[in-house]
Amino acid sequence: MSDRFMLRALELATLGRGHVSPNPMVGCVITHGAEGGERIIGEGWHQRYGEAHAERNAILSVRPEEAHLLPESTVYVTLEPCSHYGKQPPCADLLIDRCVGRVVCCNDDPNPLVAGQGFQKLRTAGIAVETGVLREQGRELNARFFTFFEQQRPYILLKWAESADGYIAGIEVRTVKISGDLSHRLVHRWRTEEDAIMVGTNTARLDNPRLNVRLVPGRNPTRIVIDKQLKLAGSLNLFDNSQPTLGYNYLKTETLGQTTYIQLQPDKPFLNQLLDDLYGRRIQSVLVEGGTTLINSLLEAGLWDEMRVFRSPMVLDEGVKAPVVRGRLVSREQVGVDELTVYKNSPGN
Ligand code: AOF
Ligand code: ZN
Repeated sequence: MSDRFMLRALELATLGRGHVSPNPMVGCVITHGAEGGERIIGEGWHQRYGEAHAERNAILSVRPEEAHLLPESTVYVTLEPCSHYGKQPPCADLLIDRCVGRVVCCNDDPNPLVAGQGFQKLRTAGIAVETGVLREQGRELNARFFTFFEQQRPYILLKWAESADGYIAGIEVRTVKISGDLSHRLVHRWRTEEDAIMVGTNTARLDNPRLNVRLVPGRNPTRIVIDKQLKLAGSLNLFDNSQPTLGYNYLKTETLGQTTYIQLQPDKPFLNQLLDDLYGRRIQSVLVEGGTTLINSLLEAGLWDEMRVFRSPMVLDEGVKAPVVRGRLVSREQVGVDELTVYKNSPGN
């Protein structure tokens, strides 16, 4: 079987990036005709959280004069059609109702509300199902969604900028801007793509970041700060009430305006408790923007999935040493004056 239509479905799915979380990105292509002579009669993707799923949009796109072709159609959908009533009715029911011929998928839905029951419904209705087509691409596309359900924690991205000689910050002038304007803009786009951004205590205090999206259009993530002893000043930008902030600490649980303080237990690992709490809040991904203490603790605990490192041409001579990169190199590209390298955490790293 040619992968052409599934590749198209995967491409359509990406159009939902930044708009569908905590739902997965899903694309769907409906074809008619025998293998070799297949022709696309419908296409759709999940466009926005809470709105129609990919399969429904694809069915709706079929021209009325071609609707009679559905019993001889193949539905290529990147994820198992859902079987439950959520914000949307079950896609499996819709496909059964429209009598589609065959369903081909990349992945089973790890959401326990679905988890095989979508396929079960289709098979019971006599619809042939094939899964595992372009499985790796499907998992890669929704790495956040799969990590969330399989590991019961958010997908963790570590991001930093380092000087040509490997420093993440200066000593005298700490907040020296290491990466260039284009990199800065790219980071703002990344912020729109993740559910949350996290920083450690020193970064919150010394850099006073706003951690919102300003340079590109898109949604603001939830802000997360670690402040174990509640030493951070309320006047910091993170506590400006412009968007939600979660403050993890050992002292209190309380909500003040847009800031929610969450108390963790001192006798258990802090980061594990924090990630468990984020899981409970259905936060599927966290972009960690520093500093080195937090990044190194996550690295040591093996609690990371992806690392994005900007290396600027600037030489600092002295400063705070950047974390040591590790993992599997997946890409290297030039972003303005900086070089961006991306690593992923493969088993064993
Ligand atoms: C599909 N097709 O395009 C998507 C699916 O609250 P709801 O109704 O939007 O359901 C969300 C869940 O449905 C989500 O967690 C995931 O399991 C599945 N997403 N399923 O058949 C789609 N986006
Ligand atoms: Zn669905």
